[in-house]
Amino acid sequence: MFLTAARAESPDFGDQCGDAEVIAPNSITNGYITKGDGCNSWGLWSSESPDKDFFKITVPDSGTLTIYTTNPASSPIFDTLGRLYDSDCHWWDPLAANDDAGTGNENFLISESVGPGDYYLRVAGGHWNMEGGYKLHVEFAGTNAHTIMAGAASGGSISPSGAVGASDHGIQTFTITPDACTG
Ligand SMILES: [Ca+2]
Ligand SMILES: [Ca+2]
Repeated sequence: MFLTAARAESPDFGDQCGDAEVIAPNSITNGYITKGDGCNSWGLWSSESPDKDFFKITVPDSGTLTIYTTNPASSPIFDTLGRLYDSDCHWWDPLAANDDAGTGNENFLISESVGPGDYYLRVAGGHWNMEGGYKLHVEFAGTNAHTIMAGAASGGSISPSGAVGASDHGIQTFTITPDACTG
């Protein structure tokens, strides 16, 4: 009898910003970094995995974005590196980068104050010859403790309208403009 061991090599996610996997600001995602040959695309020795996984996170509001990995049971010692980018996703200009601040074995942890917009996260393995799974946690805590839904049914307009954030004991001003009299 011949048994083939199932290798949990998926899911692998896109290696570049343009191929980023869209994930929610509060989510948990399982990923997998594959082992490489230790060389990056310029043929230089690299201290991190050639395989990268990119994620795109759309933040709805101002607040704190906390991103970290933990070790799934299948990969108890996998070592991750994290980099957070703004919407430009220029690899040389991360907003934040971390190697080992998380819990467990050498997991990264990034906690960054952000405004609304698109952000990119790059996950890599912490050693060129390492392969394994990771569990990616994204947690977003908005600065605005309350959301006011504002709308004008008829006869005028209100500004701002829609979902408007407000802090605890904060003041939010609305401008109500009646329509011109047409009678
Ligand atoms: Ca990848
Ligand atoms: Ca690490």
